[in-house]
Parts: sequence; structure tokens; C-alpha cells
Amino acid sequence: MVLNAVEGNPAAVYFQLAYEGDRGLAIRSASVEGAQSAMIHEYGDNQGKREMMEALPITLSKGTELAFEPGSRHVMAMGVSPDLKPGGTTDVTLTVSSGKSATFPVDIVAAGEVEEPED
Ligand SMILES: [Cu+2]
Repeated sequence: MVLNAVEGNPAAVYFQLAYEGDRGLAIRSASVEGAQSAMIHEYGDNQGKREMMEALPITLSKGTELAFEPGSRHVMAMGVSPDLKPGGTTDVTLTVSSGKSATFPVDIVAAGEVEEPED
């Protein structure tokens, strides 16, 4: 999770995901411990401008591997607590269409430690 250079602005969360379940499903929502809300974002074209938008449901089937990475899909965390500091960790939870969820820890880093796309 990369904190925003401006405290209180959204932070972006990046990770690799591999799905090995037999049943196909879709990621419905994300939440981040210590953030008031979270959304899954991807980049799309808006009248010739590349910008972030809410992602369509992400489908998973056995063997799916996905990268949440700068310039691509990511979890955007809004209302991040000042208690989340570089060097710490927090938990990300992904909830899927069946209602099941998976929670995993992510490292927290300061803005600028991961290359972000230009706005
Ligand atoms: Cu975003």
C-alpha cells in the first residue's frame, strides 16, 4: 500500500493475486483495515484522457493470475487513518460474489517509493 504524499488523500494498494479454486467467481468489493472505504480501480480512457475509474467486476477462474500494479488495476483506499505509517502493515480483504472473502496483509510504504503514473 502506497500512502499519498498528501495526508488524507487516497492511498493505492498493489498486490499479486493467484486463484486456484475450482469454481469461477467474481471479486465484488475490497476493504482496507484502517481506511474508511475502498474501491477497486482500473485505468480507462475518458474522452482521450487516461484516468482511474471503478473497475468492472473482476472474474476469477482456476489458474487466474492478476497483478494489481501501478498504472493498472489497484485498490484505492479512502479516508486512511494517520495510524497507518510507512514500515507498518495493514490487512486487505477481497469479497467475492459468493459472499466469501479473503484477507491478506500488505506492507505500507511512503509516497514515491513505488513509481506512480503521471496524472
Ligand atoms: Cu484509484
